[in-house]
Amino acid sequence: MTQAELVVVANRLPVDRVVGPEGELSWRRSPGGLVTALEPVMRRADGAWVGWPGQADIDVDPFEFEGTYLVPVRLSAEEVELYYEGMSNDTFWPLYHDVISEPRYRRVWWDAYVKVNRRFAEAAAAAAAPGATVWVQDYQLQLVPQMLRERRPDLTIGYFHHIPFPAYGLYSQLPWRRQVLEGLLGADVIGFQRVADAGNFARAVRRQLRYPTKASGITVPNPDGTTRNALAKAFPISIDTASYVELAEREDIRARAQEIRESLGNPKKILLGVDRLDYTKGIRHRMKAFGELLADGRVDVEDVTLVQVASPSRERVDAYMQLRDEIELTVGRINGDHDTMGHTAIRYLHQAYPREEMVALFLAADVMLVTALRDGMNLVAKEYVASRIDNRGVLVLSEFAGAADELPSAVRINPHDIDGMKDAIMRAIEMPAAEQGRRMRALRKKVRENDVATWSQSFLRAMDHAQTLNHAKSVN
Ligand code: GDG
Repeated sequence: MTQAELVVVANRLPVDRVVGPEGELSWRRSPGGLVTALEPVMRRADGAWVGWPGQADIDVDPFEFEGTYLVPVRLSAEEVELYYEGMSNDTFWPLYHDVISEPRYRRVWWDAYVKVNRRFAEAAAAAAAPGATVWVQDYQLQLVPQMLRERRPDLTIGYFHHIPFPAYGLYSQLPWRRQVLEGLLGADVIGFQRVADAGNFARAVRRQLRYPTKASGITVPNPDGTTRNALAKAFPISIDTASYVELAEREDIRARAQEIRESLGNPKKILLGVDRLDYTKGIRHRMKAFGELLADGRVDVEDVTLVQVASPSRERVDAYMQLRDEIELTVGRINGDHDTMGHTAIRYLHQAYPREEMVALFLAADVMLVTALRDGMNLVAKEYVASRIDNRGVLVLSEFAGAADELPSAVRINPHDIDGMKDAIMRAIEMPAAEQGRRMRALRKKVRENDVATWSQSFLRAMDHAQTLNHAKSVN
């Protein structure tokens, strides 16, 4: 078995299994942002990636893929249901997004979560070379850092939390609140999207475990009575900015943007929303605001169209099925009330598109609506900005998305305040070109300066630093 100096552990492997026309199996790199972020780092480090191959009940041996050693973790259909759909997506997801939907606390889900986390920890322990660095990703694997440390105290362990960490008053609902904090504190570096998330985590640690915290440092007791320092701090994630610029410069994609405008009947303004169909994204609030603007006569369906891409997501979880019904009812009502033969109010697309089409949509959109009720970061906001090489277009951005901390030049909104959101949308629609340019240039500067490579480098540097400190301690 190959052992690597850098091991990434994530719920999913960075590849999708594809079955060819003759039934032959192969693997294709999945399009996700994390994959893009880590690919160059993994290649350089001869890294390994531990994760689920995305299909239940299949046994796959470890294999090499484009310079990375992939270690598949097997999940049964029942484990997918209990650990992934249940505990991860119906307990942690709603709880960590401020209980927008009611989290369900089920002991059988928790038991499966512990068991599956142990399996990931074991696979990571086997894949890591002596003294290696292991980087665990996200809320599906919160117990892995501690489980890994117990098995392999020689490792340097990092954990990055892609979603929000809630305020203590909400977090404390979790029946397993101590176990999760202890699980996370197995890491040397615990990364969050926002400063506020790191603060919420440190407060939960103080309240629940009574460990002392100072600035970003947390003093964690070791089993032998000594202590060690864990770092809990914000590392805001970003995108591969250059690749969006490259797509936005392509002639065929620019032509496609023009074609999209034409196919919508050349409205004066196009508003755009791009989200996984998820209750955290504020899609209903956005539609309510737009529907009222039409009903109030502040916008005319001949002049303004909202394009909403809602990519299919977690379709087996009840809350998502219900949300889909509600959204589709709302779209039907608004369109029924306002559409004309030649113009539609909302062009709703429950589909996933290639990245090229996404960028064409970004280029076609005069106003990008990011109205999340809660969001760790929201990469779509950054992708829109990166694509606007013409320095035009307006980003309307919820203050409840992590991206709001870095993008103050967006038009900021509170999506719960429907009147405020309506005014903000009008302001965006009517914004003079000069102001658009001023704001967009400031936004673009941010995503150029902090791209995903900067993000992964600064996290890896923090882990390097932790390793040096630990080493100095064990030598003394
Ligand atoms: C989680 C956190 C955090 C969407 N539909 C299509 C498509 N997408 C792409 C977007 C973007 C990504 O998926 C979604 O990322 P977001 O950040 O917007 O949201 P989550 O999926 O909820 O991600 C979030 C993120 O992790 C990273 O840490 O920012 O807060 O919730 O890249 O463009 N891409 C394509 N077709 C689609 O139909 N190609």
